[in-house]
Amino acid sequence: MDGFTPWPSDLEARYKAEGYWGDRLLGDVLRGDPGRTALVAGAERLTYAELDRRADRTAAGFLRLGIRRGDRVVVQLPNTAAFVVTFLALVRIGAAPVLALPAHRDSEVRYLCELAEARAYVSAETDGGFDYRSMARTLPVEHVVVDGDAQEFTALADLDIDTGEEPGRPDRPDPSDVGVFLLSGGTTGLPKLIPRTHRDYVYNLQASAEVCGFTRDTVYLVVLPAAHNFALACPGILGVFATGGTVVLAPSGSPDEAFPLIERERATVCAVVPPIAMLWLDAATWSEEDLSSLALLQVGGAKFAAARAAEVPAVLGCAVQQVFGMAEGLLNYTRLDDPRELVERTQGRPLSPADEIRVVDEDGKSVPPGEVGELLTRGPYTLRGYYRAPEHNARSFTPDGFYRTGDLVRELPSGHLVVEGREKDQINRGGDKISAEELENHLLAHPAIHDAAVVGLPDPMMGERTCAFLIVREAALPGGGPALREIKDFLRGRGVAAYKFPDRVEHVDRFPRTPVGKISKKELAARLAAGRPDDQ
Ligand code: J2J
Repeated sequence: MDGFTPWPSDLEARYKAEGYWGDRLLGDVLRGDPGRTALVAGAERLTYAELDRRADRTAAGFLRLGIRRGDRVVVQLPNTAAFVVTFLALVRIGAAPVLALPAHRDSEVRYLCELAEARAYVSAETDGGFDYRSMARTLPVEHVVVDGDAQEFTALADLDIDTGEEPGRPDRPDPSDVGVFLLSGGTTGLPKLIPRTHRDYVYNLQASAEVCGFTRDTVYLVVLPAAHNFALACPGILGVFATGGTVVLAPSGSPDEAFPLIERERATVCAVVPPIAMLWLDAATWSEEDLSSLALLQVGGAKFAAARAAEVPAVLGCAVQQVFGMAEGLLNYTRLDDPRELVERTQGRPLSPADEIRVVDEDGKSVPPGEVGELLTRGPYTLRGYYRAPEHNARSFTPDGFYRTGDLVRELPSGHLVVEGREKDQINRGGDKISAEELENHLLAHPAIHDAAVVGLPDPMMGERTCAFLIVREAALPGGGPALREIKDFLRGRGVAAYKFPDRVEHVDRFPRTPVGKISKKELAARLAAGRPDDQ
């Protein structure tokens, strides 16, 4: 596939010889007994046999539409059976789903369709009050497939029918093919696509399922978006399918929705971001639901404070596991038998013996053991390049193929990593990643805004919130410059996902600069922390 950076042949040979990469494809992950429940979603309950059949029929439906091996299809579905069926159907015919988040709007989805040259777009009809069909009308794709009332588009249900005719044998994908595209959290003006091959992603989910102790008795509650790497494959939905357990989809992590499902389905595992974990810790003290089935709470996406991690066993009655992962690949897990100290105070250690880790200073030299530096990594499930992004790749990877994570870590003698901060220009808002540059570019399009700088504002619940420092054009000054509400309306009008909206706007006359003349975001953050945002 053009725009995809393969692993060099010596590493490919090694990963194969050492058994990390096999021949299994993402479409073959359903390994449960045919009669057992694979998926519970709303009122739907599907056995492994039923899910397998629906995925196959829908795969035939996509083939009838003309979707083929190597095609890209942007998929934007909430946590519904349709997501799972569509994902399996596409990977079975070797068409790669490009996984947009349900929160994405026109600016993000259009860009994904263009970048991936997607042949089709699959969405819900409406969700959370938003009509995806109206957005779909102007997307640059040949086919729009809608789960629900499709209006002028193709209904997903119409793909899932037995026409009695052979759709033609699909071109079987190769394990080295790109199986799925994940979205990067982003540090640049435009989001990046992460190509994950069948074999690297299958290894990712199987090795994760092993480390997390998943079995056929695992009942995994999905509260994060299914399209996110954590919920999809770490071990996630696919890791459960590969070990024969049951996946239960919840619409969100709100205790009102999640707790009754835990009780009813006797859920044993759930993956959450820190704000949800903290919400659960509070809600568990007054909720009446029986959460006793819960054995493991995986927490990741942003740093989980040691003190809160320590509360989980007593309050929620289950073990806690910290997960420091990234859609680009590398996953760190605290192990189920790690001493309490490590589970509470670290973000885990690499999943694979073949993960290579370097912690380096600004010159790219390894720091002394135990000191803070930027984490670089390569391995059998870490990308070697973003899709169609040669310039960005030249900066994001070392010449010997290590991915620069932009995360600042400390490595303990045990190999566990402690996340100490971040070097990349990104806001981590409760696990949602916001590229400062992307948001700044949107803000600069506002007629009254002369310059913009976006920084994270520490927040006890979300970890960080987003603050936009704005320099207003002189002509706009009599009106005082756009307030937060106007900025949000403006961004909504541009089709920007709501999680990227600033939580706060500060008008300033000029930005503090570093000695080399760059905007000093450190200084801006320090002024915010000191309560003097417009200090000169
Ligand atoms: C601090 N920062 C963390 C943690 C991720 C599992 C879990 C998370 C993700 C994910 C994922 C962190 N403490 N425990 O894909 O499979 C920050 C880092 C990292 C970035 C990646 C998974 N866990 N982070 O969050 O691609 O900055 O993946 O580089 O969304 O989140 O973001 P993302």
